[in-house]
Formats: sequence, structure tokens, C-alpha cells
Amino acid sequence: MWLALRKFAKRNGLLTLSVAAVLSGCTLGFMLRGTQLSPQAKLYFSFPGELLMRMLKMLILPLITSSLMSGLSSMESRACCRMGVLTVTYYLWTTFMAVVVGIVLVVIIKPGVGTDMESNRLGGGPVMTSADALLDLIRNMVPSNLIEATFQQYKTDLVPILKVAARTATPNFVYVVPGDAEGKGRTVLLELTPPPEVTYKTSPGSSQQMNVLGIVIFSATMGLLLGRMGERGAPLVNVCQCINECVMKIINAAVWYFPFGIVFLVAGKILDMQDPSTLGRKLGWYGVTVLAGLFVHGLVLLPLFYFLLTRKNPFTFIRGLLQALVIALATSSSSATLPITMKCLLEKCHVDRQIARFVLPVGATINMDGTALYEAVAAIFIAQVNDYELDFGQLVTISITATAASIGAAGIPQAGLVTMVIVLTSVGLPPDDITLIVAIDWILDRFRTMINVLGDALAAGIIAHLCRKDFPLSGEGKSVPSYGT
Ligand code: DAS
Repeated sequence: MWLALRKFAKRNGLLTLSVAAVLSGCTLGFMLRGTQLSPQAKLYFSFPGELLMRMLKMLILPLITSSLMSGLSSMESRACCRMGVLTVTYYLWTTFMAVVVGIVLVVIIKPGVGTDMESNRLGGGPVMTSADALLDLIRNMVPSNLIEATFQQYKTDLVPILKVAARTATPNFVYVVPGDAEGKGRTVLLELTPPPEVTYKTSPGSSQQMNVLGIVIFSATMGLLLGRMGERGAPLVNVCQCINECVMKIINAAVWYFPFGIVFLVAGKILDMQDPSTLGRKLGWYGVTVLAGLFVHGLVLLPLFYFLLTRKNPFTFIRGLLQALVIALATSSSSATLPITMKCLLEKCHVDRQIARFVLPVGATINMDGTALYEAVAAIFIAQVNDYELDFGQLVTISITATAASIGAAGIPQAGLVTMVIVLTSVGLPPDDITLIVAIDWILDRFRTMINVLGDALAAGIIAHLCRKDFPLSGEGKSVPSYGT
């Protein structure tokens, strides 16, 4: 056993270090939970983890734009169109499948039935209309500033604010949900005034994700246009290919810092988490329902789909992704994990470079199977807590809005809570009831982020296999022919 472990560690040094880092972070976090760290000590303690997140965030914009522009510009247009249609169709199908899995499980397990969770509930009355939220998603599709858009997405973090809200339950507090700092109709300022009525200021925003989607659309369009410009576009395509190679080299250098950052990132989250024993049995069953759904979808249905479409062993492919899945677990951000997912796909899973450069950035932006499943389960759980009987039509509405909401969810920590507001209002549930589930959300977010990343990567493997005839020159994982060949 020891020899086998040593052999695995030798072959997968970084992965072994990362797993050890997650376990060390958990141990350190639980050890320090009893101590009252001063705010200053907490600031220093969280610093290495913050550095890790900043390193990953720094790479997202150059990686997405250079990957899409260099990848698409060197593709033959018919092959590119076929790949694009296959990719989006596959993503929509697997996301909808995830939602159906979640709905079936939550209707069978009924975690919210017979629940008295009044103590967790903070607000009262509807805070928005789904039209607000849907318009907000569409409005945010066009980023006001391409560069600024991506960096804004991390300016605010939902988690600490909502956690304070969930824990203090004081009738009078204000919390801000992620959005751009200017708050131009995109940031939610919910002020609970006694008696706890929620006065709603502006429509909520998952502006981060829609901005990134805007960047993906911009980069993909530019890539296609450059492809049509022929030799005239060569200089810019070569610049994009150089940027892409530089980003991959930076990733190779930065990854050896990750285990150190992961220890403090995980420990810091555990330090802040609410005492699990106060979560209550029903919230526990809700968590079990979400985790069971993620397991069925991520480790049964998606691998089965991969096997049926490629006739290859899915778990061999998943083994190559373990490093990315560990980073997703530690960071709970599929966008921040994107650079590592790209590295695993190219170096371990040997996916065609041109396919990976398109399928992955698009998937990290619009394909979130774990989030869609979670939003459907959470909405039905909240309906059960409210003794609110959902009919079949409302279940269909939830499945559609959860799919749409997951497309709008940002690839940042706990962004799924923001877009879930659309799902709740679409069936007449009070959106501020999301505070019923905030206490357990920080752990569920990590696992749904892993499934989001897994879904994107398996999709790249499947699309690469289905389109292999269109990319004979590049083959699996080989270098892309230089521009214009
Ligand atoms: N944490 C998000 C992600 O990075 C998922 C979510 O919030 O649901 O994919």
C-alpha cells in the first residue's frame, strides 16, 4: 500500500500535494476554530489563500480571449460550425438532465416537508420580479468595458455578507449581492427594516458571468473574423497564440504555489463556517439531497454519456482531471479553476488543443450542471418548507428557469445563490428565503463547482472525439498547425 502511494505521489506530485493541502487546511481550520483569532491575525491567515485566488483570476481574461481567438481563427469554418452546434447542444442537454435528476431526488426525499425553519427565515414578501432578473441577465450580456468587466467580477463577494445575515438574523441589516462596484442596476442592496420587510432597491445581477459571457462572444466573433481575414489577420492570431502559450507557461510556474495557498484558503473557510450542529436535521437532509444528485449526475450519468459517445473508459479521463477537481473544491470557483482545467485537458487527457480552446472557455461560462441541479433542488426544498404544493407545470418552470439561471451564474464562490432568485420568483416563492439555505451553502458550493468543472471537461473529451475527423492535422493533444497551414 505504502509503495503504491509512493509510486502515485512520484507520478502525480502536484496532485498529491494539493490533496494533502486540502486535508491539512481542514485539520488546521478545525484546530483553530476554538481559538478567537483577532481580526488582524485572520487578515494575515487568509493572505496566502487570497494570493492563490488572485493568481488564478489574473489568468482568466487572457486565457479566454487568446484561446478562443487563436483556436477559432485556425479552424475551417464548416468544422467550426459543426463543433459549435455540437458543443452548445451537448451543454444544454446535460444541464437539463442535471436539473431533472435534482427534481426527481428532491421530490422523492422531500427534505423540506414538515420543517419548521422559521428561525432561519429573515425576510418576508417578494423582493423582485423574475422579469427584473431576466432583463438584468440579458442587459449584462454586453459588458460596458471588456477589460474592466472581468476584473469587476471579483470585486464583491456574496459569502461573508449573507452569512452574517443568516447568522445574526437581526431585523435591520443591509447586505450587498455581487455586482459591479458602481451598482448601476446590477447590485442588490437589500435593506431589511423592522418588521422584517425587504425593501428592494435594484435588480440583482449576475453581471459578472454575463460580462464574461460577453467576453466569450466577443472573442469567438473576433476569432471567426480573423479566420476569414486570411493572411491579413495572421499577426493578431500569432499574438493570440503567443499570449496563450505565455499563459500556459505562467500556469506551469504558478501551480507549485497552489498547495500552500490551498491550505490557508480551506482553513480560512472552515474558521468562518457556522457550527454544523446548529444546521438542523432538515437542512442536513437538504444537503444530502444535493450531494446525492451531484454524485448521480457527475459520477454516473456524465461518465455513462462519455462512454456511450466515445467507447472509452471515462474514469481514465477523470483521473487526468483530478488536479482541476481539487482546485475547484478548494476555490469553489470554476472560472478561477479554468487555467488548471485547460492544463489537465491538454497535458493529461490529451484533448485536441483546438477543441479544448473553444469548448472549455464556453463551458466555464455557460455550462454549470452542478449549479442547475442545486438551484432546482433548493427551490423545491424552499417550497416544501413553505408547505407550498408545486404542480407539474411549476416543476417544468423550475427546470427551465434553473437551466437558464445556471447559464447566468458566475463562476465565482456561491454565485448560484444570486441567480436562484429567478427560479424562486418564477414559481411565486419569496426570494429572500434563500437565507434558509445559506448556512450550508459554502460546502455544497464546492461540490457543485467540481461537477461544473467535470461537466465542461468531459464535454471537451466528447466533442474532441466526435469532431476528430474535422481536425486530422492537430490530432489529440498534438500542437496546432501554425497559422494559415
Ligand atoms: N461557485 C460557482 C462556480 O464557480 C457555482 C455556484 O455558485 O453555483 O461554478
